[in-house]
Amino acid sequence: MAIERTFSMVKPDGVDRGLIGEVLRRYESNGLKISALRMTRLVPGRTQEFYGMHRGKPFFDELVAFVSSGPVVGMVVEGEDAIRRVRDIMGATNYKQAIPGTIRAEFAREITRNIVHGSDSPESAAREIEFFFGGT
Ligand SMILES: Nc1nc2c(ncn2[C@@H]2O[C@H](COP(=O)(O)OP(=O)(O)O)[C@@H](O)[C@H]2O)c(=O)[nH]1
Ligand SMILES: [Mg+2]
Repeated sequence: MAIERTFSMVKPDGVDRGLIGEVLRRYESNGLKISALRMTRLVPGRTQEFYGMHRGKPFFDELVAFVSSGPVVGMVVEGEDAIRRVRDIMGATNYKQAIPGTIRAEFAREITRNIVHGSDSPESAAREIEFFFGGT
């Protein structure tokens, strides 16, 4: 299995609820490496660009308003099969369907406010890392 880099982000609900360290610990304790880390706030236009693949979906406006509502912590996570492993640690998009013990199963209470983001493919990982860390 190849060493991969993926992008993950603690969303504003995760920051607000004091779960930054919890998310980092879960990645690190699974043997993944955090190789970049940055807290920032995304203005709505930047959030729309980040979630561009979801434009036009019924939840898009709510998602953009939520992710723009406060600081986020973006990170690059590295390791073998990192893209899939980060998503396994996060749990399913709908927290009600997430496997017990995953971040979303334990902490999410609504579909939109589900604590973390993780890239879903090598292409989105590359795009999202550049979006968040390009030029820094
Ligand atoms: N309210 C609502 N929010 C959704 C729904 N699907 C996705 N979202 C939100 O939009 C984000 C991006 O969706 P998606 O890429 O499909 O899920 P992810 O890759 O697991 O984060 C999710 O993490 C949720 O915050 C939905 O059906 N309803
Ligand atoms: Mg996604």
